[in-house]
Amino acid sequence: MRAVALLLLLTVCCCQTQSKAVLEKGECYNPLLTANGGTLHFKVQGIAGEKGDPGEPGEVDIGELKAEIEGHISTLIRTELAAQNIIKCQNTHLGTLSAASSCKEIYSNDSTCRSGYYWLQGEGESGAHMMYCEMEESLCGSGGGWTQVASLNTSKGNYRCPYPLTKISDPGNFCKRTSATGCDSTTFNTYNISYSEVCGRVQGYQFGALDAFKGWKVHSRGLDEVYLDGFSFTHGSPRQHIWSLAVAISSTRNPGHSTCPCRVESVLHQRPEYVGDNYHCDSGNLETTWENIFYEKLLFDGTGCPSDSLCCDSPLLPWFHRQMNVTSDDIEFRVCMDETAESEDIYIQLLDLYIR
Ligand SMILES: [Ca+2]
Ligand SMILES: [Ca+2]
Repeated sequence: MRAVALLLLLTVCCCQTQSKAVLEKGECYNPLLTANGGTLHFKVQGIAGEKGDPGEPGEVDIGELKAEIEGHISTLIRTELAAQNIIKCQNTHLGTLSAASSCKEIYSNDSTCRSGYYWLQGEGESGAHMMYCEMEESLCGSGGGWTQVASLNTSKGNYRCPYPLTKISDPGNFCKRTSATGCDSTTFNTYNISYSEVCGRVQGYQFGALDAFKGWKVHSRGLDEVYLDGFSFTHGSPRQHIWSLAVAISSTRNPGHSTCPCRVESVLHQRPEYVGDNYHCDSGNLETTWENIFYEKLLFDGTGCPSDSLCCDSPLLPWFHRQMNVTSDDIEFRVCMDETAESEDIYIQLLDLYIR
């Protein structure tokens, strides 16, 4: 008994020097020794820990958490439904054998079909093409069913400029004209899809002193020539005008041959008859004077017009919407300027073109 007590005392002693008594499995305990009726009893007790701070009573706002979880679930369900919807709609028009004639046909048959890529084959076209259908209500007026024929956004990573436009990275990522003077022409294929509406936009930035419809006003140029500084959409041969986007020397300069025809006092006589009302005109330059500099105002954004100007009045800006006779012609897009890039240029950032 004495030996056991001594051994325990020794263990306690040794363990205490380490603040712990090692008894088994590498664990440390404080042994308590008690005597009861001549029998020795051990009681092993763990080291009491530091009493922790109970802390402030917690608050759980499960409302916020619930809303977040419900949001995630709702997004998942919507994504799944959209995926199922597009697969259902796409399966109706699979490959050459059952391709639709246009996005409009798909939308007319089932207006719940979502935006996405569908197999389309216009009349007389030898094969089907995967084309993007915009089915949302918001594009150029009521209803969906728009077939995309061109799309460019130079602010989104990799992009290719429609030939023959040139890709530039200074003063930013843009597409610009390649020709020294005149028009760069590119043709967007409609793949024989028939249409009677065109919805599109071109946006970018002005460099230097552009002259809106001066090519027509001063030089009497026709639709095939450099009748404007800006963009021209046409179809067919001979060319038929769809829409013009003219860029002027200044939005506040007094009306003259390089300004927009949508200034009220000059609205009746300053744009070509083959253009009519089917144009937008804007300037990136808000001053009355001009310089050969890059103007930072985005063109055709519907801002910056003086009070006597109608140029910002179209509610569709930057979009244009043209209704016309049914055709399936490809659409020609021209970027025209009659002076060199040292004195006039446009840096294109956005281009979208849809038919219906
Ligand atoms: Ca000029
Ligand atoms: Ca010019």
